[in-house]
Amino acid sequence: MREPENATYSFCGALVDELWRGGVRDVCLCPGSRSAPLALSAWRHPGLRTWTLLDERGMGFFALGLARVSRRPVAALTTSGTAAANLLPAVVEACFAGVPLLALTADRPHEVRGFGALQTIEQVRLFEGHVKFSADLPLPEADDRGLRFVRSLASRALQEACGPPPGPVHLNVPLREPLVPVPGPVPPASSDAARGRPGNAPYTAWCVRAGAPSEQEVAELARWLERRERGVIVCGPLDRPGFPEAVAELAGVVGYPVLAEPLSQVRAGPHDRSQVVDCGEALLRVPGVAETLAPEVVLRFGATPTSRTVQAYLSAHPGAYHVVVHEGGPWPDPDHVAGWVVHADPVHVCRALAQRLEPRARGEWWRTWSRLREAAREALRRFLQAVPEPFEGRVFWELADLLPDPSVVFVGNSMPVRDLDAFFPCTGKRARMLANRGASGIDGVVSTALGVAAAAGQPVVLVVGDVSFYHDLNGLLAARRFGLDLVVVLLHNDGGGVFSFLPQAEHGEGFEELFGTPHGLDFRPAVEMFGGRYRRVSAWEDFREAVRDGLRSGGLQVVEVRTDRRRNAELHRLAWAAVAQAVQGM
Ligand SMILES: Cc1ncc(C[n+]2csc(CCOP(=O)(O)OP(=O)(O)O)c2C)c(N)n1
Ligand SMILES: [Mg+2]
Repeated sequence: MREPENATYSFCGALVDELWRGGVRDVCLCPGSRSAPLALSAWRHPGLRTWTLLDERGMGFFALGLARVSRRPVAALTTSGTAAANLLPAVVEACFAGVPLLALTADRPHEVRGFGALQTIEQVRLFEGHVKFSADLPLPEADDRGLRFVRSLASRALQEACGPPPGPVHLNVPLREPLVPVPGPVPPASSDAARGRPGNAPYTAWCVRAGAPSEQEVAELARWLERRERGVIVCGPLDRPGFPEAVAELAGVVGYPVLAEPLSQVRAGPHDRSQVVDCGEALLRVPGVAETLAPEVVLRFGATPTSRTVQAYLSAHPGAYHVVVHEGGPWPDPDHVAGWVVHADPVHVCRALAQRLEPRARGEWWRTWSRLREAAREALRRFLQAVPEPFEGRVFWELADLLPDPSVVFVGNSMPVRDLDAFFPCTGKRARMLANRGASGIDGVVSTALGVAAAAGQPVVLVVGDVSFYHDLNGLLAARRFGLDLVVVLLHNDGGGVFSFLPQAEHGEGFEELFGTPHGLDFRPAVEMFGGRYRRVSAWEDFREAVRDGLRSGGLQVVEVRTDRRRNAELHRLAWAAVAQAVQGM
């Protein structure tokens, strides 16, 4: 690395070097003057890749997408003022989704804060309540003490960011002119402070707390499961390598069904899927089924299930013993039914239990689940196959066939994430399924998906609603700037389709104006402006061809499926009715 020209560059160089030593490989940033020493230091660092975008809000989500898919901490660097404030939505999502996002905000020096200096806002604790750690740094001091401090602080921040549980952290970095690397005095510093530890080790290495449950905990859990045949394993959003195999092994031993949403990664992959229930949404809606399938014990993994129907099923049985396994942070138990929260690594828990328990012979409980699952699956398949018109639910069913192996699917919030859960069937393909379910915002979806595309190293398909797409149109710039490949399936129902499923729709008053919000936008020129290709399809054959061609061609490929919100809600009702008829007629 080159010699720093002045104390500011010595200090900022040490900071970014230490981020790299601690696992950061990507620094996302937007242009700014105050942040120049950090931007240039990151840009100069041979181990770091910089991603420059022009809009901080989208940049934050792009960084979030990179961090999510790479499972590494990613830095999002802004200049001072509202630029820094624009990181808040991505920080909030990272907080609730457990993503190691490092907000690096450049600030004016302390003495001008609160004295009318330009572009100076309250940046200290700007993300309070949504970060695991924050620090307002002193002005760069590049002597031995200052450099030891900044390296140590970077290690400390990354330790918090990486978890468990992972989450966002904030370093606010005041900087004083000169902000460019003009020659100036550089105080002498010891070699480890100036150049870092030998062998690229972090200045302060840290240990990840062991996530294994204790012997005693495993024994007690095993006792609960041993004596109860009527158990259910519920898998919410979770993206942990090894988990699908581990939970399948456990299910095989205890003989419980695995109610798994796609975001748990348990529905798609080469692991044993024989006990996975991929039609929970349809099945548990059928009147009487939730009672027939009353569990004695519920073993939960991952975040709170996306499906309201699955949530309702869980909360309808508070008398069952609910065990929630998670890695720390807020308890995923909004209905307050958990009897035991086990703070441990889910893979460890599954493996330890599977080893300890005797395999159980399948009895009436499993046979009932299995029978109902087959009936629901078959009814859904028939229904979807017979829908000739564009139906949002069928898009996900079609995708199971269209996805390359391996691939990544990113879904927008609102109906896409729900329809993915309701209609995406089990498949042996490796398809990683991601969404911003931390805070379920419809903002930042395009940017996050492009961040995912930047690091996935495999084809990525985004399925997103039109309002969400509009919300983050700016984010499309990343596709053009970085030459990213992304197939976007745009479910264009001209407004918020989700509201047609809510009581507002029946109430009617002001519905279109306040909730449905038709905008009449044709996105084609916008997509073309960003260098993308835009296709609108209405026949299923054309849809398949457009997606396949989009995957082959690379670049930004948008496939618009135009639907009608009212008809879409009706088709959902018809699908549930078809399943109900099949299940009740058994
Ligand atoms: C940032 C943000 N603003 C508002 C909402 C409330 N909201 C939830 S869904 C939705 C409509 C989304 O429409 P679209 O993306 O087209 O999906 P669709 O409902 O049609 O499936 C809105 C406004 C939200 N979740 N996040
Ligand atoms: Mg919509």
